[in-house]
Amino acid sequence: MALSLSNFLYAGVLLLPFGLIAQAATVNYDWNITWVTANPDGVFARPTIGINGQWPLPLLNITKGDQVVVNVNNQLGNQSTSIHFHGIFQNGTTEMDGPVGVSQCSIPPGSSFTYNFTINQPGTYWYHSHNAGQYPDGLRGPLVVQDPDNPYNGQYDEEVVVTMSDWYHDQMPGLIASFISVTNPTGAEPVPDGALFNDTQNLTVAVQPGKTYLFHFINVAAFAAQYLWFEDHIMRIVEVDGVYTEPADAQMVYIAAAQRMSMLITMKNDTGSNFAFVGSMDQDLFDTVPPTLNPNVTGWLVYNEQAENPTPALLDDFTPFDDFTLVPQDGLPLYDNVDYSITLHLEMNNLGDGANYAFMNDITYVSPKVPTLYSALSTSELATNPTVYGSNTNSFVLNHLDVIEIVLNNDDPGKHPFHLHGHNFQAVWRSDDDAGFYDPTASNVTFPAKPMRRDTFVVHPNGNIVIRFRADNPGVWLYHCHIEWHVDSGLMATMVEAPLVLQETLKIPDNHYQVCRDQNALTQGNAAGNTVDLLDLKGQNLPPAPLPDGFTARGIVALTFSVISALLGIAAIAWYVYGAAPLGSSEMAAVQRRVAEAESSEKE
Ligand SMILES: *[C@@H]1O[C@H](CO)[C@@H](O)[C@H](O)[C@H]1NC(C)=O
Ligand SMILES: *[C@@H]1O[C@H](CO)[C@@H](O)[C@H](O)[C@H]1NC(C)=O
Ligand SMILES: *[C@@H]1O[C@H](CO)[C@@H](O)[C@H](O)[C@H]1NC(C)=O
Ligand SMILES: *[C@@H]1O[C@H](CO)[C@@H](O)[C@H](O)[C@H]1NC(C)=O
Ligand SMILES: *[C@@H]1O[C@H](CO)[C@@H](O)[C@H](O)[C@H]1NC(C)=O
Ligand SMILES: *[C@@H]1O[C@H](CO)[C@@H](O)[C@H](O)[C@H]1NC(C)=O
Ligand SMILES: *[C@@H]1O[C@H](CO)[C@@H](O)[C@H](O)[C@H]1NC(C)=O
Ligand SMILES: *[C@@H]1O[C@H](CO)[C@@H](O)[C@H](O)[C@H]1NC(C)=O
Ligand SMILES: *[C@@H]1O[C@H](CO)[C@@H](O)[C@H](O)[C@H]1NC(C)=O
Ligand SMILES: *[C@@H]1O[C@H](CO)[C@@H](O)[C@H](O)[C@H]1NC(C)=O
Ligand SMILES: [Cu+2]
Repeated sequence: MALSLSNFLYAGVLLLPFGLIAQAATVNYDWNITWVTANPDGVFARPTIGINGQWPLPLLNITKGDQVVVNVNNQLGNQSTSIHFHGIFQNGTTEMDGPVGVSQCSIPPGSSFTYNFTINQPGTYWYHSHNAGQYPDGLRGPLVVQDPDNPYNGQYDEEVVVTMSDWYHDQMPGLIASFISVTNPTGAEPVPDGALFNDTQNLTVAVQPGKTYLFHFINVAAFAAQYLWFEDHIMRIVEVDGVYTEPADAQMVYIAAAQRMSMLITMKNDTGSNFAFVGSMDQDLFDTVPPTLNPNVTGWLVYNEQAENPTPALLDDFTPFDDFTLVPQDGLPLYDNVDYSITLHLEMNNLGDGANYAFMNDITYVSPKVPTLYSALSTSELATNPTVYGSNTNSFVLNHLDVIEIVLNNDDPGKHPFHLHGHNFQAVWRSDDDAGFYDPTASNVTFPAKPMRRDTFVVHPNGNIVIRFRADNPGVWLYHCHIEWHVDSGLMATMVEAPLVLQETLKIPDNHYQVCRDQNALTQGNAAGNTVDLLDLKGQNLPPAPLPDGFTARGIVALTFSVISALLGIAAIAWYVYGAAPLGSSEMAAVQRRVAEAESSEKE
């Protein structure tokens, strides 16, 4: 096999001495995680998280069957980190999945951690930090897996990888602090400063007439979905999130944060002109659109270097292809016999600190003191009792090989791209906007015979989705919204799949426990670190207290608006609406004081 070697990564290839798997190789990467300066939108240079001093991050181009070994050394100095390989099943290696507090401790500055796993899936993926809302600061990159058995081999000449993203000029730690704050009681998410293709704008892709290209698009955004279209060229969708589909032709597609799509695009025969392709961020996601925001990013298919790159025509509305209609190429039929159905009720609400949080079944996710996987391994037969994982991890214990259904009722006017780790799932139902809660007896609820499978699926505003999968991958897997703001405000649940099987089969490498020891973090017992009484959660991590009785979220919003405007006048409203700059600490303290006073006096 061939590997592209570039100056910013060290790749070693070692052929294994077995006849049948002669093509399987071990691919080694040594990654120093470092701060660099980057200016992808050409208007603002900022500190950005790179690998080995480089950003944009390298494409990982793997062949199905390869063993991947990534040695991560955190050289950031002031932030901890971790890496998640998004969409990779980690079958038999759940400890390599990456989410901090779930399957590992964070990697503190100065520490090293090795990810070591086999990739047995084809298609389009990405990798990103899964710690403290960090990846939008730069630590995210593309991953594609070559497949000798790809049913579309022979139908294209070359492949092209393009990431799409939103981009912020401010860094995540400050943005998160102002997002989850008493000064932002409605939970308005920070609006990006712009959109990117492949971490730049004005991307050019040199093409040759008559050839067919396999485009891999990967949305690595913090927040924004993008509409995507090519002028005068049809996209033939052949893969979503690592699952081959029957070919489906589209003029425009919608790719949400964390979703991927591959399409075949055949070039025209004449070389006279170049053609634009456009990504346009879905502004329905934004509470307020700043007048200066350009939601669009343009790239060009360049047939002719001498010809101009035309300005794309403006569209009046967006009518994207409906991904729910896709059919998996392997024809896997609907799982029609559900063993365990989980219903999750999503809503946003305020807690007693006045800030806005995300909830499923009234629980906002709070990281446990012991990573959930380590609890599963150290609580013997009580590992099947969700209590040991704590009251705020939203843990569900799944029996090995059961067919699981998750119903998500979105009691919120936003769209949310929900991602499951460790699996792809059948997308068996998606309601329209405003359909309310899922009602399996409603006359219009029908399931496709061969549902689309993917690993990230968008629920519509105040609507619902239903997904199904087989619990054939023992491990601890998050199910969460992939909008990073909502990860930070708690929109996560935990699937603890076949924990007793894990206890028999899994061995955690010592370098994983070492990063816990490096920061005196616990690795044994229940979510509170209790190794004696496993059902006693005293001392566990908890969210802020609820709002006092009679003090409503609506009251917080009204009060905070009036306090902010009284304190800071109209300028503060401009800040609040456009999110230009966080409040200073004295203003913040004043707001908090007023809220505390009001809490003790309000009678609604
Ligand atoms: C990935 O590597 C394969 C060879 O294994 C090569 O054919 C292909 O063009 C590469 N893809 C990209 C996007 O670099
Ligand atoms: C892309 O092109 C536009 C229009 O020429 C220009 O304003 C913008 O600065 C360019 N962006 C980058 C990152 O070069
Ligand atoms: C990572 O950093 C170490 C220590 O500074 C250095 O010796 C090593 O060469 C770096 N590795 C890469 C791949 O840049
Ligand atoms: C996009 O960036 C990746 C590196 O992250 C690179 O391999 C790929 O070739 C780039 N795509 C285009 C169209 O330039
Ligand atoms: C960490 O270091 C980077 C690079 O010097 C800096 O931009 C950032 O503000 C620092 N602080 C935090 C909390 O990350
Ligand atoms: C990676 O895992 C394989 C299979 O378990 C093992 O043989 C190999 O030694 C590991 N490599 C490293 C660097 O840990
Ligand atoms: C381009 O030319 C080829 C070979 O002559 C032909 O088969 C094909 O239909 C043409 N494509 C278009 C888009 O006209
Ligand atoms: C972005 O593109 C859309 C679709 O063409 C268009 O309606 C909108 O006016 C564009 N916005 C800007 C700022 O160019
Ligand atoms: C199904 O019926 C509900 C209730 O009548 C309606 O709101 C919804 O739009 C219908 N279709 C879908 C796909 O939800
Ligand atoms: C994991 O591997 C087992 C055994 O090889 C297989 O039966 C199962 O389907 C796999 N699960 C996933 C999600 O790949
Ligand atoms: Cu969300």
